[in-house]
Amino acid sequence: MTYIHDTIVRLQKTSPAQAEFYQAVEEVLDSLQPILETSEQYKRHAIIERIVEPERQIMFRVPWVDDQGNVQVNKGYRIEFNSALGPYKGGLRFHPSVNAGIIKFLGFEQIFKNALTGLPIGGGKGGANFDPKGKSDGEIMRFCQSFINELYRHIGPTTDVPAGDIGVGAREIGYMFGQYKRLTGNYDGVFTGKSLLWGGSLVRKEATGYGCVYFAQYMLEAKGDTLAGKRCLVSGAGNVAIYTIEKLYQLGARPVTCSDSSGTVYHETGINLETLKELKEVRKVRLNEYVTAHPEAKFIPAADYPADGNAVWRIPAELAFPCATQNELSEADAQALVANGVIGVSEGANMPSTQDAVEVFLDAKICYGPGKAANAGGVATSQLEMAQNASMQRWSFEEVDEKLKVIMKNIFLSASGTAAEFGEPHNLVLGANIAGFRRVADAMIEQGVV
Ligand code: NDP
Ligand code: 2IT
Repeated sequence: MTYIHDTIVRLQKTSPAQAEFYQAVEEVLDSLQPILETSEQYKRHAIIERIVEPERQIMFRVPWVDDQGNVQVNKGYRIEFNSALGPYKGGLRFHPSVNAGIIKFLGFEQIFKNALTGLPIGGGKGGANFDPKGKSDGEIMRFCQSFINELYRHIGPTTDVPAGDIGVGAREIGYMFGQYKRLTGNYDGVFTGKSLLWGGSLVRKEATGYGCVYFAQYMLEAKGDTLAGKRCLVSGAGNVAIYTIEKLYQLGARPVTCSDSSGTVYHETGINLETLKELKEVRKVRLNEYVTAHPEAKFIPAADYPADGNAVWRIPAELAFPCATQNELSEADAQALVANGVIGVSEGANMPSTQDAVEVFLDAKICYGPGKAANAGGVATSQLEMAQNASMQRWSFEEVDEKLKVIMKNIFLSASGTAAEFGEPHNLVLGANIAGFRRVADAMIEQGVV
């Protein structure tokens, strides 16, 4: 399709060296072919040209002093991508791999994900190339304060509302909120994922993982199947992976793996959730320590992974939940999963499957829930946190969880209904991209050329 090619060539010139961003754009544009070819108005209003260009990108220096008294400098980002549907909303990622292209791909995905939730939130993302691993609490605090010394002027409860992502959890949100409050004097809902002590919402911590499992449940239900008794592979060992595993147990499934950048744990009788939480939420140590507590489990070091992929996806199972990071599941991994009889994949992470891997899943016609649909429970519950903050209310765990379930169900129905409308009922990539896009594009048209 020439417009896809033309758009990517243009982006390569105007935004050079942003491979993950081109990948995300290409996937969305590919799905949009059926509507772009028939709709004159999207062309006339230059929706594609506008939607791939962020409304604003902020890049800034983040200087801080480490425990040895040395000055360190990181690079901070906030990309305010699209505000057609509401204030910019999306997480902050602190990881050494962060660069403008990674934040841009995440921000781009966020636009359509947030639109799919049906809630009034625009798309944004931010972060820094800061590595939280091995840093003391004091170093984390000083970094967060310096980060906010610049970012505070760009965010606000009705303009841009950050949350967590990789490397950013309740502790970091706490330090950032504290500094924001000190600089502005405002005690307002400018972040989500806050502590329950001071404005956080019940279920936000669990929401991405729980939502990703609810999404798998709805995909299976539509085929007359359930999660009960299913062997599941989960990658990652952070916020999303932990609460994916928790919900899988609650719904009668058996998660047998988890992983971090050091390697994969394979525990045939099922991952011990208590041990995992102790290692990752409390002690914040590497996953190889898991086998000390459970010698019957196997640890596969990352150095022993196959050259063309990730060991976690080579273990036979019926369901797979990629919950670590982008492009963690290769074409060869997807082929191995399908050959081993996988019936469903629900993505907790953002863009974890490469484009070729996605093709393998679609060709095999298994249940495949792309990240922007399957992991939208996190940001949706963030919006529920914003709603509680704005109305000075506090909802119970059950109330928020029920709303989360309804939102995930509606996302599934919207993606699958749209996929069916375009004659490819199993293709939730097509369904999710078109359903999300239409909401944003129609709002942009109604708001004029801005
Ligand atoms: P965490 O920081 O809590 O955990 C990330 C996990 O993924 C860790 O186990 C980490 O291992 C692993 N990981 C991260 N980067 C790499 C890498 N380059 N190679 C191998 N392993 C890696 O983050 P979250 O659980 O919050 O996020 C996981 C994914 O879910 C991300 O893609 C994020 O964008 C997405 N997501 C998160 C949401 C949220 O609400 N938190 C909402 C929607 C999506 P290690 O510690 O060794 O680096
Ligand atoms: O990728 C994501 O959707 C998130 N990291 C959560 C964003 C949010 O604002 O809760």
